[in-house]
Amino acid sequence: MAELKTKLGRLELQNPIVTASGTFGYGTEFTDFVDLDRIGAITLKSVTMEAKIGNIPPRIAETPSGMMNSIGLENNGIQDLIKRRLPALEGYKNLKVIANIAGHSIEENIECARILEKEKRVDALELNISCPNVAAGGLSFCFDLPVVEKLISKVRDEYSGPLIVKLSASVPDIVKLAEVSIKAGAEILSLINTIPAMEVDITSRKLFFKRGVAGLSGPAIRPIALKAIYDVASHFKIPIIGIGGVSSIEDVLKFLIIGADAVSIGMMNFINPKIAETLIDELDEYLNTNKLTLAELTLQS
Ligand code: RRO
Repeated sequence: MAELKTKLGRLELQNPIVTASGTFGYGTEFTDFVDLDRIGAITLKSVTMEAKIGNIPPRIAETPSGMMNSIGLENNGIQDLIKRRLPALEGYKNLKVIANIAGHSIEENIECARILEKEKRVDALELNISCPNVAAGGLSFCFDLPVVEKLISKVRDEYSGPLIVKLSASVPDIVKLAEVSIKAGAEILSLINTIPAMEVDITSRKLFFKRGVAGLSGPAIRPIALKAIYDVASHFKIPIIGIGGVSSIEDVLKFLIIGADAVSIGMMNFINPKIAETLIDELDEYLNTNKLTLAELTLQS
């Protein structure tokens, strides 16, 4: 067995494979397929203070190289997460649980962070400032650096555990966004979220999604994610969770080599619900066969 233990600052994972928010439910939906206790960490679906019904359908479209979503933050609210979802994950001692918050305002995020601070089953908090599918908050935060600074530092004040901030690549300068996030108190960065994109319905000659814009994910965005990780990793010594179109062990290796410390699996969970566990085995096998350590997976000049 290769050594797969991964330290993301204070957040220690048994291996670097993570599941991305919104693509793996609350973990328990996947127990018929995967031994949750083998995964490095799962990131729960974004939560808000109150329940949200989400966007008007259609919410999903396929593309030749991925999928688009316009879920619009559907969730049952933070109290349901605490009463129903977190207790269901109690038995999994090796699995780290990352809660993802996506309040529409600074105040809502502060309130979510204050509540989750008390939850022992939450090992880290991911602050989602990059959802492309909501009118308030979400991606619009990323375009306003003073707001990013204030939002992160306020959440930082409320939450004492490892704080992850999830960034978008659809900004003018991701290095600047990362710099502001780190200065404000982000300990780990996760990048990237889905890319704002559009689809057209030929029959009605209308935009396919009611909001027009939807988030593109899957293999189409993998090279965009690689560049974002490269840009941030080459400027800052901060742990990075790389996300974006990972679908094979080769992709996992590319993300680790270019600068990610852990790799999050998103869209591929819908195609192959066993993928996270398979990638852990394949990473172990690759390192053994090639007599390499995780630390040796670095970009050569
Ligand atoms: O719920 C969503 O529509 C959503 C979110 Br919160 C997000 O962060 N990224 C995404 O593609 N969809």
